[in-house]
Amino acid sequence: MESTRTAVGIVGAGPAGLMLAHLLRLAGIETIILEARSREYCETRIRAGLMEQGSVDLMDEIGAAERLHREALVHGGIYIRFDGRSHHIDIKGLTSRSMFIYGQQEIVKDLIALQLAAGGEIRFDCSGVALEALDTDTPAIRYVDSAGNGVRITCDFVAGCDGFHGISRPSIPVNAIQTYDREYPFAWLGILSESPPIDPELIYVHHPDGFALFTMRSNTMSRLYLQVEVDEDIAKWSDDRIWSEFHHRLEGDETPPLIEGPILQKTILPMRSFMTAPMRFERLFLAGDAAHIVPPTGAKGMNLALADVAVLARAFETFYKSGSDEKLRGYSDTALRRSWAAARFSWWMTSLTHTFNDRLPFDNEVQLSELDYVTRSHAGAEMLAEQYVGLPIER
Ligand code: RFL
Ligand code: PHB
Repeated sequence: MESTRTAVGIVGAGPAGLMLAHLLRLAGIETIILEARSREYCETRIRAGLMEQGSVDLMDEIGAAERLHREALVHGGIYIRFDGRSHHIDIKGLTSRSMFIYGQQEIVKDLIALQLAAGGEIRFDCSGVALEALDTDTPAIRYVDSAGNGVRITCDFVAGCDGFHGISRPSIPVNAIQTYDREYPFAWLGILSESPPIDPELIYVHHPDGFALFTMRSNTMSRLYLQVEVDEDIAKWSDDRIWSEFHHRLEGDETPPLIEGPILQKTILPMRSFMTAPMRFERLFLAGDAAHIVPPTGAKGMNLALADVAVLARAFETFYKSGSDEKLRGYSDTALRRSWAAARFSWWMTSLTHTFNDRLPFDNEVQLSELDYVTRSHAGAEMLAEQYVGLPIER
């Protein structure tokens, strides 16, 4: 078995693991990233699209935002549509901040390229990744490399950035953490369509037959989501049925002309909220989806993953520069406070905009009244805007 060592062993080359490696590299702290998948798989996985200003600021901080500033679409607002009418929320006007449309896979591509160019280590195609001795001063990560050789990396710390289905969180003894889980009684059907967006800004649609969301990846590529049954069979959704459902949920005044295009990708996405507390066990620190999942309605998941590692990187930096572990001890509380705020917002946006079959007629009227309040009252719109654009990252 090959043996090596590093300061911080990072499991997972998603947005969280890659951003952490960059921030630590700039602070002079050595890392090795272990990734279960191939580089190509990581770079083509279609997921998030909306970045908060704070996430873009982090890309700037590490010098990875050159292409982003050239290609991202800058958004100053969103539409919320209900009762057949669209209502604009002027997020830039209310918060002086913007959102950016730039695909998660593009961020991952930029982060991988820069990390490798800077001499950082990312080991792709690792199998059997396992964590050891987390409650000692020399925790270790074991894995089998792409050539079939066993490797053991001894570290000072391990960062679990391996997403919801990774091995980091399950490596923590069950009685050392608490988890909070909430499933929603619906799923999203998401498509990527080769057609120009129907509006420059996102449209969140509340409709009695289910929520719909119009978003985009570029000026030629649209991304659309439909609320569907929780156990929906994708085979039952022909392209024609999908487009006809979008037409139906958008109908009414101010309907932007829907532009149909070839559907390049079609997937069913489950909706859940999941939180882990604390986000640390001894020398293992969890960040991003490894610690928490939010429903995508608030566009928070990837932004939260980047915010977690900004806090974590500062804590490691303080430890290595001054020997103080105060920020490392505070990491979980600081990250959880922001994560719960995002969990709450994502749950609220989901409740505000989706259709719930088991609700009473009274509840449906209250929901419409809340939509009316949020889109009509300055205070209501400001409350939504402040959270949608992203709360500050306290490091
Ligand atoms: P990731 O991206 O899942 O990366 C984890 C990495 O770890 C690897 N891995 C392992 N590596 C080694 N050993 C193991 N045992 C491993 N197990 C797993 C994986 O291969 C992977 O490379 O987690 P990270 O970095 O925490 O990033 C989180 C985000 O990916 C996620 O929160 C977002 O995609 C959520 N999300 C959105 N977030 C936003 O901020 N804005 C959005 O607009 C937005 N839209 C979305 C979304 C998620 C969606 N889906 C598919 C759930 C839209 C959708 C449809
Ligand atoms: C996306 O562009 O994929 C996206 C945008 C906003 C959301 C969810 C997904 O709330």
